[in-house]
Amino acid sequence: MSTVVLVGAQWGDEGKGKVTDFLARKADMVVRYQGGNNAGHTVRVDDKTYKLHLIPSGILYGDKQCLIGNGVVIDPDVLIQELDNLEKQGISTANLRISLRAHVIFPYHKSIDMAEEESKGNRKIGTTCRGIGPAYTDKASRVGIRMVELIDRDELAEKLRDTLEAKNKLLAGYYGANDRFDYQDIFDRYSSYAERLKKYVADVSVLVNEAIDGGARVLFEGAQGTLLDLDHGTYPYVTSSHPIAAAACLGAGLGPTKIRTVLGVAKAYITRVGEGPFPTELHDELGDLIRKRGHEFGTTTGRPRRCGWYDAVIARYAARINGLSYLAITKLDVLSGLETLKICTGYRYKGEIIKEFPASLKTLNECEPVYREYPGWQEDISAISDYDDLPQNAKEYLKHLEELSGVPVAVVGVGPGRAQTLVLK
Ligand code: 2SA
Ligand code: GDP
Ligand code: MG
Repeated sequence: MSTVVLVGAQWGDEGKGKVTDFLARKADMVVRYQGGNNAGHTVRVDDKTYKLHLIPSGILYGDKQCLIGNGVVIDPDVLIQELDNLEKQGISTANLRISLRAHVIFPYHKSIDMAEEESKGNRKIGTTCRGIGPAYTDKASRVGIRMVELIDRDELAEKLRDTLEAKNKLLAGYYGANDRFDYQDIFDRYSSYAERLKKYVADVSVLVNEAIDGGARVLFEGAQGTLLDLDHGTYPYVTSSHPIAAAACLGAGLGPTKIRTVLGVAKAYITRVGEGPFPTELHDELGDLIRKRGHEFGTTTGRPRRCGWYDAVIARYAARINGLSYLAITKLDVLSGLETLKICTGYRYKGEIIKEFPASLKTLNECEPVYREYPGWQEDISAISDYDDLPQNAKEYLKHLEELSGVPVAVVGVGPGRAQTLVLK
């Protein structure tokens, strides 16, 4: 059985798209299982850069089965744009399948997302305003509309009529919105989306399980990161899905006995986009330098990402929550040229060292990171293709990072390209 779940071990944007693309060459099937088009996965192939939001990064190979599981929320407008873009670039989307059970994002979800953020003022979450939270809220409230209903005109008509009335009341009454959503307009638009998408809709759980039972190599591609998980992240500064390994089972419809390996992806430093606590954040010129060198801007929204030192407390937490088998460390090249590097080994809270990542944001906000320092390296490492050729200080840095994280490092990224990937294990 060869099944790998790939998850973000930090706050997202660890380079999951690139690592998925790299591993997908040896996979038969790639599956997205949570999140929506809040995700932005960048993949560089030769001189072309692809930004994927909903479609699994394996699509670029053309011969991989690519599945979008029930745990994903789908904005059909964005999905169709993504399909069109790929097809325009000569990439076949014939192998894409979308779960019948995946929930659909409607325009009112986006309006509620924006209105909710506005109403929070300086307590806003810093969402991507793509309607993700409100779509998952509707799913949990049992008023969501799934792909299986989208492609059935009668079902769509009935469900949309009920829901839209309630949403217009909510937007006008609670949020004071002036505009109403027109039923016929949305019904017509979504009916045409359904026509375009229905050939892709399938029972994804059946496809995944049949593939695994038949010996196929299946890669599950997580979106966002562990610290953005609804249960295990820095709540409420989290997303509304579960970007952790356990969610692969729930979001694609398979049992935990079918997962073999869990690969956590982490940067050699750490970033966060959106609001919320961030113990090792660099508020100085060094943070700006890393942002500039690492091109740390949101793939979906273009927002600047906050940058900081590698946090081994978070790495150990991610190892526990996800049961990580290995780590893939990306963007090591971005740290080249720095005199001294730091890794956070623990947090000091009220004079004591705490080892476990705290649940309370009040506590987390008062935590002071404890650092160990390491000498940097000056060489450009982006053309290195063998781990042994890395500068000694880079190897030392990785060795300490591995020890402090408690997880073996299997892959190291030294650039955004496919070839800029070192395989250690
Ligand atoms: P949401 O929109 O409800 O999921 O936002 C809730 C929080 O989750 C964060 N979030 C993300 N963090 C990192 N990367 C994400 N994807 C894009 C990217 C983000 C972008 O690849 O760069 O372009 O801005 C992502 N998606 C959601 C979000 O910032 C909130 O903190
Ligand atoms: P994801 O959401 O985890 O897929 O990550 P994003 O695509 O949002 O952001 C990661 C960015 O880093 C992308 O622009 C990638 O092309 C880039 N990237 C990935 N790995 C590396 C690496 O090892 N070095 C460098 N310099 N860039 C990388
Ligand atoms: Mg991203």
